[in-house]
Amino acid sequence: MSTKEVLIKKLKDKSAKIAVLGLGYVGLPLSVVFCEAGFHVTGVDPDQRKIDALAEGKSYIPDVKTEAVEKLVAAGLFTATADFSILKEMDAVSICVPTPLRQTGDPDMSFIISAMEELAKYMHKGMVVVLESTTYPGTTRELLLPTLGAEKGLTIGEDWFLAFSPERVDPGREDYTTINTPKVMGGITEACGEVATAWYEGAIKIVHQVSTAEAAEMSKLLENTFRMINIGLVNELAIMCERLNVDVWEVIDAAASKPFGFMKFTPGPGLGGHCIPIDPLYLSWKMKSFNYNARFIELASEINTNMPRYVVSRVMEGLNDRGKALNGSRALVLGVAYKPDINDVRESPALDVIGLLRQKGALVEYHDPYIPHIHHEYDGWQMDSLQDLMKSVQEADVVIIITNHKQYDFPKIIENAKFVFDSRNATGKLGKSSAKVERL
Ligand code: SAJ
Repeated sequence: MSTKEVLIKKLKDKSAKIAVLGLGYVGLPLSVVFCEAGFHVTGVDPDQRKIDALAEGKSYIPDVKTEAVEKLVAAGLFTATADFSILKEMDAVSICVPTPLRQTGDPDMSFIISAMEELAKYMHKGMVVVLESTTYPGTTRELLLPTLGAEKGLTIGEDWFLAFSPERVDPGREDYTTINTPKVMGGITEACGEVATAWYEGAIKIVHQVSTAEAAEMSKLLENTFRMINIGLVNELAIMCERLNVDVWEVIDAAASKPFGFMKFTPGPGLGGHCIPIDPLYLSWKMKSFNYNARFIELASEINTNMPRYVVSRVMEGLNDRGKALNGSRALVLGVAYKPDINDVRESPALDVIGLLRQKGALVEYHDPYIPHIHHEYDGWQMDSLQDLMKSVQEADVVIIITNHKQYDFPKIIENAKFVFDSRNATGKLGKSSAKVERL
């Protein structure tokens, strides 16, 4: 039997030893899914605190129940370590490390590079490696292929196998999780795709195989660029509707009454999160090396990035209409998480809105039931969430709704506030009819 056939057999009978590099919101759920499919999994992460928690059978990822980790650790199916040398015993390795952007807007590949350089030390015949981290098209072939196979003189597609499979984890979502979200898989060679698909099909319900790693890398960027550009479109529509004195929320709801050929997106104070504002910039960055300017992405990103400034300009106008200057006014920001009912503040537009309000001399406070403390990475300021919401609502010159957490009682907030700027249409019809409320 060829190396490929031997490896496929081990993957199909679950005797293959699996490693997952990076035990965050992607890697830990993936580890559990592989374990529950019957594989023995070794989780590898340089963060000893994660390893210690997992060794005690504790989960630190909300989507992964501690009971699940406890059971798998007790059954000896899952072990975690910070020692990368364990990789020499592995047959299959998934790389699930972060791919953030630098402040310059360039991709930060440092996590992939350090994971890859560690793995390269332990590569051996009969291994399959799958990269899951969102990245620019070409990363798998241009970065991982030369680094992982070269040292040992291994031949790709014969001695070892390499593929890309974009993560599709949406933290907090319960209807679609790692096991039932279709997984795209693209190999460096046909044999690579075959081996990697055989592996993942043993654990994930649907694997959608494509012909190359680049097609898989590009499909992920299309998914999230699609969202970013459509959000940019409705954000610009909000600006146009305000000039036309038309209710953008009514317009979008009307368009959404069309049962085909339309997909509803809603305007907001900007784009937050670790995916949507970032992934498309990997594509536009890569295209620069082909002297191609990805205009749609650049324009949508410019519109989305400008939304915090637009929100603050609308607040200034609203205060002015009420005879007040923003400078010296008390501004209460409601909700700073990047989307409702979660505790993630990464890239949240709330941080930009607060920064701009402070620059213009407003006395800013915030309330968010999920986020007790915030700090601005570059400007250095930090704040604690208020405790007594209604008292602050009554004292504020303006209440600015940035994130519409379900638990907010918006009618009561309107009743107690002097002026509300609602960037999410959280106040709905009541807000539309109230002289106290202005909406995006
Ligand atoms: N946003 C808008 N208007 C919209 C939708 C979103 O302003 O119509 C804003 C949100 O407030 C947030 C940002 O965009 O600040 C991103 O929101 P999101 O709903 O896209 O949520 P994310 O960032 O958690 O995106 C993830 C993505 N999942 C993966 O990359 C695996 C995305 O592909 C999912 O479609 C999305 O979750 C989802 O559907 O919840």
